Amino acid sequence: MDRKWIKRGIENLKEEFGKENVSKAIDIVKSFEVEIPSWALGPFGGGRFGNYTPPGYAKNIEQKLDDIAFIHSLTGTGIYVATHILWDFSKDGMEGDYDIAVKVKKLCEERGLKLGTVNPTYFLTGSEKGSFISPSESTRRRYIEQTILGGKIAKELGNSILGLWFPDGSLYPGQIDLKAAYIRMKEALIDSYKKIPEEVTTLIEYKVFEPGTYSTTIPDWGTSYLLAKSLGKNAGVLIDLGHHHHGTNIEQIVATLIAEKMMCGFHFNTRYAADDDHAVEPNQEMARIFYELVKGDVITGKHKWAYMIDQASGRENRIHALLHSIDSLQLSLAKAAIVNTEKIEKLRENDEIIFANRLFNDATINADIRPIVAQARIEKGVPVDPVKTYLESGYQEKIENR
Ligand code: PSV
Ligand code: MN
Repeated sequence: MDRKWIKRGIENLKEEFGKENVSKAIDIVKSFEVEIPSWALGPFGGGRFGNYTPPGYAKNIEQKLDDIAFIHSLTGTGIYVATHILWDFSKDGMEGDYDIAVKVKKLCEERGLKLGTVNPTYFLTGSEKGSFISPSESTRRRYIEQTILGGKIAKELGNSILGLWFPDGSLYPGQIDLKAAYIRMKEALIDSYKKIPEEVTTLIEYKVFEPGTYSTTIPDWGTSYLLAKSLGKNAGVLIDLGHHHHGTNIEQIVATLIAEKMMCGFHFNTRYAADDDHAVEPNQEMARIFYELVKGDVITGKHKWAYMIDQASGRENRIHALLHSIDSLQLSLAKAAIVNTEKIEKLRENDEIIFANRLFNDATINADIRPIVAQARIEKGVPVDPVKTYLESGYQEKIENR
C-alpha cells in the first residue's frame, strides 16, 4: 500500500461516492474506538480437542495488558480493556475482590491503558443450575453481590459500563419453570440495579442458546429490552453478533433500538455454525450493521454505544486475530460511511428497488475502500498496515519466550 496508490484510490472513491462521504468515512474510521477484552489474549480454546493454545498466548493479567497495549500502539483504536470479574479480579473464582481490581487498574495505567467494561461472571463454579434463576437463594445472593461489586468497580475504577451475560436456561422441556425463571431473573436484576451507582450503564446481553440448548432465560433482544426497561433509564441492550439464530437480520434490530433511543452495546465477532467467537471478518453483514450505526449516529459523540470485540479463538494466534478483527471493523465502517444515502432515497421515491439495492452494494460489497482506512491510519499516526508491522516487529517471537 504505497502513498501513491492510497491517493489514487481516494480520488477514485471521491469521484464515485462523493467528496463529503469519503472525508466523513476517513474521519469516522479515525475516531472509532473498540474495547479489547482481557480474555481474548488468554489460554481459551482447544477444550477437549487437543488442548491446544497458540504460541505466545498471555498467561496472566500483566501479559494480557502488555499485548493489549501493543495492539493499541499499532492501531490507536482505544485504551479500554474489558474485564471479567471472576477471571481478572478474584482469588478463588467464586467472589470478586475490589483490591485486585485496584491493582489491575494500576497495571493498566502503567501501560497507558484504562479499565473498560466490567463483566460480572455468572458462569463458573456453582452455576450449573443457573445464576440469577438458581433455585438456591444463597447462589442468587452471591451473584447479586458480585453484580453490585461490578457496579462499584465500573464507577470507581472503570468507564462506568457494566456488561451482564447470564448462562441461565435449560437443556430439556420440563426441566425448569420458564415463567418462574424469568421472574427470578427480573427480581435479581432489580435487586442488583437498585445498588448500582447512577452513573453506571448496565447492558443486558442476550443469547439464543448455550449453555442452555432448549431455553435460555434471556434469548433475544426483546427480552433484554423488556428487562432493561423494567430497570430504568441507565439500563440497555447488549448485542453480540454470535448470539442469534442463523439469518437473523441484526441490522434491523440495531435500527429498531436506535429508533427507540435505547442505550446499547455491541460485541463483535464472526460466527458460522454457532457462537464461534472467531475474529471479525469484513463481510457485508458487518457493513450493513455499521450502516445503521453510522446513520443512527451512535459510533461517536454523545449517544455513542459501547463497542467491544468479544473474541476467544481456538487455533488462531491471539494478536494476529485481534489485529485482523480491528482491520475488518475499520473496513466495514468505511464501506458503511460511503453509502450514498441521498441517492438511494431518490431511487426509493421512484420505487427503483433493484437500483437502490445495487447502489447500496456498490459501497458495501464492490468498492475497494482500503485507501480510506489507510488514509485514516496515516492521519492518526499509526502504521498503515498494522498486521505487517506486527509481523515485522519481533513482538511475537518475544512473547513466545516469556
Ligand atoms: C457469552 O457467550 C459471551 O458472549 C458474553 O459476552 C461473555 O461475557 C463472553 O462471551 C465471555 O465468555
Ligand atoms: Mn458477548
